[in-house]
Amino acid sequence: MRFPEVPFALGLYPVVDSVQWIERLLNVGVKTLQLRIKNANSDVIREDIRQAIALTKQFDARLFINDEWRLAIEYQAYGVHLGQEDLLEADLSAIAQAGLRLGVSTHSDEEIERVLPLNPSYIALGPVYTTQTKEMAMPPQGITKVAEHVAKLKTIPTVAIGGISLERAADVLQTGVGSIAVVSAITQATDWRAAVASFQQLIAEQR
Ligand code: TZP
Ligand code: MG
Repeated sequence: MRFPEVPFALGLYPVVDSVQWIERLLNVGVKTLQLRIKNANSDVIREDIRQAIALTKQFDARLFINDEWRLAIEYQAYGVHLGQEDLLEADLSAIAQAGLRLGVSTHSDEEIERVLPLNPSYIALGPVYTTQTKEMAMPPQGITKVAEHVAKLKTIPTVAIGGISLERAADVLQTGVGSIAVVSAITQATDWRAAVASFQQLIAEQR
């Protein structure tokens, strides 16, 4: 079982819950995105995933579908993002065989050890800070711990997530992480376009 590779630096990685957000962000040049829909009925989920994948292909961007790996395969998404529990029920070889990338969530050394044998396309490390967006079973790991993970994982692409604001982004990028995933820093921003531009600039300066 082998998942296709992704670039080490996936750049700014917004995680959003609607096709509208996908479209807005594609239009301002965002190239890595995740569609994470919670609490919608299955017809809505299917249609949103279908549309989001079609749109993202027009922009030559990378879309990861959270949880819904069957639909991601059916509509040929760029990749799938799965949490620890999702990994137990998903058909990983079907995902690999369909040529989709696999991103996985981890929250500790133990979880990283558990996913490494799967050879995922990237490993998400979180939460870096306290987040208001998702209820987390694990405490924030902090910058020092994230830097330690990144160093250990060497060339494996990494994504930092959880409580990353514009003010904190430079510190997070200092860890050497390949990408920063954000929800509220964009979707709750008073000026989301300005927020995206500032994140993009920080990331460009880091390279
Ligand atoms: N997984 C770990 S933290 C998180 C997810 C989906 C939420 C991140 O949201 P925010 O608003 O960027 O803290
Ligand atoms: Mg999940």
